[in-house]
Amino acid sequence: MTQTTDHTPHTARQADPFPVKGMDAVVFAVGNAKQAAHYYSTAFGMKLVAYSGPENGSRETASYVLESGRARFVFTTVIKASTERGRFLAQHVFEHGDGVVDLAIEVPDARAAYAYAVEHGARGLEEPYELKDEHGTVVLAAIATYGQTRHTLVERSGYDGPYLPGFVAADPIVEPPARRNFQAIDHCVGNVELGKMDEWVDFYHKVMAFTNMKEFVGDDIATEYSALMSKVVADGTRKVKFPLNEPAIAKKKSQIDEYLEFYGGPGLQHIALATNDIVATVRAMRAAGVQFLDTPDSYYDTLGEWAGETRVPIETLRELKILVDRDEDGYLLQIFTKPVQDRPTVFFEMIERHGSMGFGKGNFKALFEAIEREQAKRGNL
Ligand code: TYF
Ligand code: FE
Repeated sequence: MTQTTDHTPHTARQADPFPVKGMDAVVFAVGNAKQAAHYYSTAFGMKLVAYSGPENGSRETASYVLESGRARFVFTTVIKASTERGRFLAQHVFEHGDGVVDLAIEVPDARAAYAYAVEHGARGLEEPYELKDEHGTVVLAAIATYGQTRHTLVERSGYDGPYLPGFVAADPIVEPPARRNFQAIDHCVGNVELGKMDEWVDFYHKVMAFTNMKEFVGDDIATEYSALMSKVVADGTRKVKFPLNEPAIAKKKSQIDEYLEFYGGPGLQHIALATNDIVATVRAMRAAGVQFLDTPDSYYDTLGEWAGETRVPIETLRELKILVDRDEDGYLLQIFTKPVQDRPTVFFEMIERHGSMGFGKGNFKALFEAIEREQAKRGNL
């Protein structure tokens, strides 16, 4: 008899106890949302679609909703902190700098999702509530995750407004580019404290019935060069993917320790954005002033030996500093921005997948060395 092990996520075999539709939005609390909206329009090529502020009855906060395909970012700032919500957002910027307050997830049933999460150990932040306007009704609820980050659970059930009740449609800040730089959020990575990664992995197992993806950075790689450990959890359909990092005690000061020190605790580290033409995307973003991590020429000198054929010639990859990784399912092309604010905290990844479901394991060495060169420039290595 042959023994087989079934590695398919349980949800492929039975009803998913925590069904999700995908990422709804990433919500940032920032010092100046008007300027952030401008940067993400001109540098990232996103399109402003909705706004909420004093002009439409929001006296305390201003929020700008930007989209690129299915990817949605919301930039919120405090105009005048008078309520608990306003003070929380102001305090968040004071403690963490510009950063992510909410990784909002779209679910088919927010009441059921909230009940399941809280029953399985989540800390509830907002009991399910309804928001209504002429476009329909949305049901929202929120639970806490690492640091001061939350997951709002968003049930849209046919809502056809520009974002949520309370927001009005807005015109783009600049003419959006003819070609989108990215179409969707691929994954959102959290940094947690030393020794806490497995607790947060368990949290997602229990609270959202997420399962592990095979890519991880264990002790061996951590002590050799990465200075971090990492595991990836995802929902049954792999639409929502959350890698979780913790610092490792290695020869050098971990990039995760640098983040935790300057962010003032755990939080969102990077968002990977899916593109179908990373070459055009990186050219456009570089031309608009986005800074990407450098990759040494030696990386491209040996690339041909192991990466095999990709749709992009090696000389173009070398010119733009794009990384390649290959596994049994296919390959991916990826590149990382430098931090996008003065603190060495949040950054972005652009990723073009061709079959591979991984996260660029083959690039970890080159990538972490590039991050460490930046850390050294800041005097934090
Ligand atoms: O999401 C990932 O796992 C990859 C690699 O600090 C990575 O993008 C992992 C940790 C890190 C930077 C990049
Ligand atoms: Fe990533």
